[in-house]
Amino acid sequence: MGTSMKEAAEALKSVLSALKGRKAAVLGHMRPDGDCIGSQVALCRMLQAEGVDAVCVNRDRVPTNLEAYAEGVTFIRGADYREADRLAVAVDCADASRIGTELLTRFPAGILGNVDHHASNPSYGTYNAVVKDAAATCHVLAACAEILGLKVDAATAKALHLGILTDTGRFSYASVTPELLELTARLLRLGANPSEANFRVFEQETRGKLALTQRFLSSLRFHDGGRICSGEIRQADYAATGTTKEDKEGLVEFPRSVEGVEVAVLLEEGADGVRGSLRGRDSRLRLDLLAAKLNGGGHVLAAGFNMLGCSIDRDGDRIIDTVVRHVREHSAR
Ligand SMILES: [Mn+2]
Repeated sequence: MGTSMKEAAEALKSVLSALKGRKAAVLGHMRPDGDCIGSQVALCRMLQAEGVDAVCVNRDRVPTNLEAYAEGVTFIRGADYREADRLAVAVDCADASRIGTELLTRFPAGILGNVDHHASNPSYGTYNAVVKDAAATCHVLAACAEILGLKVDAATAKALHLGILTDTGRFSYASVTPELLELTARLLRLGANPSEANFRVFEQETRGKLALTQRFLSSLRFHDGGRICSGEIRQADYAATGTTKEDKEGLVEFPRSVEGVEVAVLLEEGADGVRGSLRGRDSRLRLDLLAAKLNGGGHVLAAGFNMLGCSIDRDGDRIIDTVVRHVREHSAR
């Protein structure tokens, strides 16, 4: 049973009460995306409006194209975080480990608040505002803010809109409902700006990203009669194109968009192993369960994994085999 928005609002209210007179650290996940940054900024601003001293803390830095959203909010890198008296509230983290194990050790009292929308979230907070069928963590926060009457000014509305925009594939996924569009309309009235967001987030690509995209596209391979399409990125691709890990954002949508492809796979080889992104269009294929077989997790249609100590040359075929077998098993059901 998932939690309703009303129950999530109650949990968020408890977080606010617990933070009265205390200081908060709003934590996001490693390699933050639009929903992570959007919900961190929005929650931080909501807490500040309630008189709580709040900052955002992340293991990794804010992606360049999202920096404009950090209005009035301080982001601290995990490695630079020295304080000991802030209470942790995690947003958009399917599991506490997504915060980063090193950063997590700075909060020995645990996670006070857990605001999220991932189906696999095990409710690791003292208070859990987790709505499993919500389109984005920003969706949860926007709905809770309305229920609780929290202040949403223009900058907060822009941050909330950012997370909904990016986590719904620009309002194109199955998670988009009339209610979500109505909620988004209210965010626009408060100051969210779709054309500005589209420009900031999607139309500021570097030439390096374009070159990385070319390399990724030429790596695409089809498996199992074309039902699965995989592509890869290696360290050398980043070096040759002057890009970084954050530039791989969105590339998995290319194989996903091909006719006949049911599951798209992006394999990324890093110094410590192979990370993978999985995207699908049929919820019966349960990519969250597939990712779990590969040391990962996530949503039914979008999941990821991280295989430490693996390499694409040595383990790539085995990973794809696992994907093929899983897809066969689940599509037969
Ligand atoms: Mn999200």
